[in-house]
Amino acid sequence: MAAEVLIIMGSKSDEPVGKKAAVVLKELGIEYKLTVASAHRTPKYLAKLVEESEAKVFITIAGLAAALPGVVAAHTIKPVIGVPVSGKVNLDSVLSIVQMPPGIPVAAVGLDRGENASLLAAEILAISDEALSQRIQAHRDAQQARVIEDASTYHEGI
Ligand code: RP5
Repeated sequence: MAAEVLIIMGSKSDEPVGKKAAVVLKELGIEYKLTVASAHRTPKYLAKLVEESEAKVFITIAGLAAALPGVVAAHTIKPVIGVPVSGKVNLDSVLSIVQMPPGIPVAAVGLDRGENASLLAAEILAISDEALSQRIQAHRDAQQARVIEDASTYHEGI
């Protein structure tokens, strides 16, 4: 089966965030591929990768002047989710991803939030996949149960 989600990291140094995204896709039973391609260092290679991909959603992970999500979005009309990677400044990558010009949207998640990128990709795919929708609900239910369990360990007055 072709990968439904293509995760592209701007550099191998983004791998810790890429792995967070991959773990969630795996948990939800979504086929994915994880790779590296840079908007600045490999522009032609990146364009070919995106144009030839059969993925339905792209997750793009980049730091610094994070052009990757925007450039991927310029080469496809499929949904593109951008994950800003933290560094010395932090707002650089956030603003690079959030401040796309009109006409070319990128959905931004929080700094280093690879998991949320995958959950959002899953929610997009679940629009036409009832079984996946149920797996996402189960993921939410488990999360809720963990917080309620945490709450039960606290007592009034602490
Ligand atoms: C960005 O520059 C990458 O996404 C990475 O977050 C950052 C630094 O890249 P390296 O110099 O570590 O390869 O393009």
